[in-house]
Amino acid sequence: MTSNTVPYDVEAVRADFPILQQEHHAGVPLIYLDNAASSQKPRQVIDAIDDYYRRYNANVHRGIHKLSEAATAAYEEARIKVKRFINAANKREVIYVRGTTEGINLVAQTWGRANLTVGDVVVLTQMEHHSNIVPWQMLAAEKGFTIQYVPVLPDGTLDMDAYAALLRDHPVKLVGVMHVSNVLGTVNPVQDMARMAHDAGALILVDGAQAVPHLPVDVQALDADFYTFSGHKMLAPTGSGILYGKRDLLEAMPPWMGGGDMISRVTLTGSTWNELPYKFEAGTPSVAEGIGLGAAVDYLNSLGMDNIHAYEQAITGYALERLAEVPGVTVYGPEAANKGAVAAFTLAGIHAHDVAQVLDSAGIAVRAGHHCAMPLHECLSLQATARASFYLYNTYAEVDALIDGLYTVKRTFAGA
Ligand code: 7TS
Repeated sequence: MTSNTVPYDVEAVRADFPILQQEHHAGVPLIYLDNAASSQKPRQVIDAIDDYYRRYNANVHRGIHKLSEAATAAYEEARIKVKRFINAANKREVIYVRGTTEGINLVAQTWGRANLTVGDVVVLTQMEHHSNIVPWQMLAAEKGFTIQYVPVLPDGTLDMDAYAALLRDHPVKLVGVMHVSNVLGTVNPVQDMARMAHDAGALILVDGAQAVPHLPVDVQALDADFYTFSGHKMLAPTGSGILYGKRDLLEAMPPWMGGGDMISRVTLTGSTWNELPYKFEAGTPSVAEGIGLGAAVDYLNSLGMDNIHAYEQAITGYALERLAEVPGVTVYGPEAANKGAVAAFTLAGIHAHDVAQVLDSAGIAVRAGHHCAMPLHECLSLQATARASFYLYNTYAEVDALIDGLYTVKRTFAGA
């Protein structure tokens, strides 16, 4: 063990997570290192959802009765918590979506559909998650604009010279970039990238799925035009998520889905739209999930995002040190100082799925595969990696168990 940075009581935090108390197999405790895929939920979040269904379950924004008013108040209060959490200027800029994927598709189908045409260029990066590639490819096939990609350098960072050249040499309308890579852990310089995009007359959409759960995010300081993230990776339920957009852009955008709540007036010959953010929130929303997201924000604030970030940096640094001791392990991505709480690695001669399977029998949950970043794996000439990803409740002892597990993997496949 190294000198540990522990800015809050990790054991007390762990006690809040019922799932961490259970055994993975008989006699084998659960060591959950698949947090980049989804986080576990504290009882405070589970209780908030339970409380809604038990005491004040009702539809929002419509019923003139006590339950509906209570549900609406809690749901809108959660929106305000998120607004403060990401420092949006106005709660109208905070749109509920089901997650990052839906947030990006919303921008593609509204702003993109209205603004992108033949001759335009969208700049993405080679490290993007499929959810920030496929919606643009689908729209490009229809609208005839082209997509250019910022290359990833061997150290796992973006080629910023190539980015500058793309902005200089092409009529770029939009830049789409992930704040933190779900494979390499790279923390991209999105503030600089936003400034450069704006100087070139382009907008920037930031995929914050791996950032908002782990570090303080200020959308105004970043000067992001759009910023989206998923609740389920930050202690909140699946089906909760946020798209932030600058108000003037959102005002000018057409709606996406049509239906209840997003309208101001409907006649048989046409309709007009509700004000922000409801213009983009058609139909009965995920009320319990939104309330759960608010409870998750409260929980994260109670620990402090600076503290969470510091602890995760320390534990990731420790994991990288320990992984480097294991013969045959190669870790991908930048050094700990510029890295999120992710370690994607290969073990020489052993397929990532085999690594994950043997670790699972030791109670250790990691993900193996391409992590929805097939183009990135192709750039790295890899088919698959195993990935350990950490969160605020993981411990140094769990990192030690991962390393022991990797020696078990090696013994299992020795001579195979
Ligand atoms: N963007 C990034 C950077 C992600 O890591 C993910 C999910 C998404 C977008 C999509 O989020 P969703 O909530 O809409 O599905 N990433 C992963 C992962 O790394 N392993 O499982 C899901």
